[in-house]
Amino acid sequence: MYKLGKSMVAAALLVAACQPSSKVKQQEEAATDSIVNPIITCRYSADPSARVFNDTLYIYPSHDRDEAQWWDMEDYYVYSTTDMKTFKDEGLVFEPLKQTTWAKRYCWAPDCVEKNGKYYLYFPTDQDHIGVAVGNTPVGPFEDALGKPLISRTSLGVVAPRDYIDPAAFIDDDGTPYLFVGQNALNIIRLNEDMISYEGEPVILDNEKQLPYFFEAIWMHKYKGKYYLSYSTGPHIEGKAPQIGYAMADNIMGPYEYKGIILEPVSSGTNHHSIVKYKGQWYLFYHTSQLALENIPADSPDREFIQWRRSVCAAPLHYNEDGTIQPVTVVE
Ligand code: FUB
Repeated sequence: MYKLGKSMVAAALLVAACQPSSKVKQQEEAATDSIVNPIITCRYSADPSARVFNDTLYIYPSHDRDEAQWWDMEDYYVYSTTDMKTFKDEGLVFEPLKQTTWAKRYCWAPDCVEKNGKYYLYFPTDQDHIGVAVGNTPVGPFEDALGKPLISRTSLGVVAPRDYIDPAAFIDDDGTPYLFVGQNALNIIRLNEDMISYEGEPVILDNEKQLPYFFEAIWMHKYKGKYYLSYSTGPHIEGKAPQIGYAMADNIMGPYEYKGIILEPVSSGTNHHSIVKYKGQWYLFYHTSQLALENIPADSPDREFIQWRRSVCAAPLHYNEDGTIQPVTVVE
């Protein structure tokens, strides 16, 4: 019988350890096979922030109304899944225009994180304010935590050359919570432990050097100890419609190094995503207007509104050995 030397055994074990086990492989294949896009079809939805709480994946999107003629969203619905195949409509969870005294219009891309058993829903309104609502479960009911915005365009140290929107929350491994916010200028806010107040003034990253082409839809995630900021590039690169680009860093405050494009322009005009690991597989969540293009006849006057009739989609996401992200190709 052929005998392996000690070093060969060690090498063989190392190789085996680096290969995905057949179980992981099967899970990955199952995950890829099971996704049928768009994943939310009961109403139009966009700007998906996906989060995993207690083995269930929740999606916190904007709600594109059937009659919308602009980004004039009013409320938030939540969806959940445990298999990436069936997505449950968890219903209406928060209506800023009715449940706060200060929000007047435009409830755009939200995000939700958990801390000490409470769930914090961060939401932008009026193109000016970021509010925070709190609930005891991932699906609310949520209530305005402060009776005023958490932070606004006019708050001390805020830099807002355009809309003050798209909050994305992140809790680092040591428990420190942050909020990333902004359009054209990224504001990083260090939240206090209570999640409804913050320390000092926002830190502003230098877009040109660290986040080239940054427009909106910021998302922070961590992979193998590195920090990843991904974002919509806006119509900045060679006149192209918005793409999802990203940059990596060793520290949360940077410096970040731009690494390239994850997602090319989609049919909705805007591009907005989130990145999350669920049951061992990484996913990109994004939106397109593909469903609206199928639903609305080509000769209908409503065709001009398809950028406000978006639908949430998902795709598996893969990394290269060096931690860079493989571009995701979507078929629309
Ligand atoms: O959905 C309204 C706005 O469109 C979001 O806040 C942006 O990121 C863009 O997707």
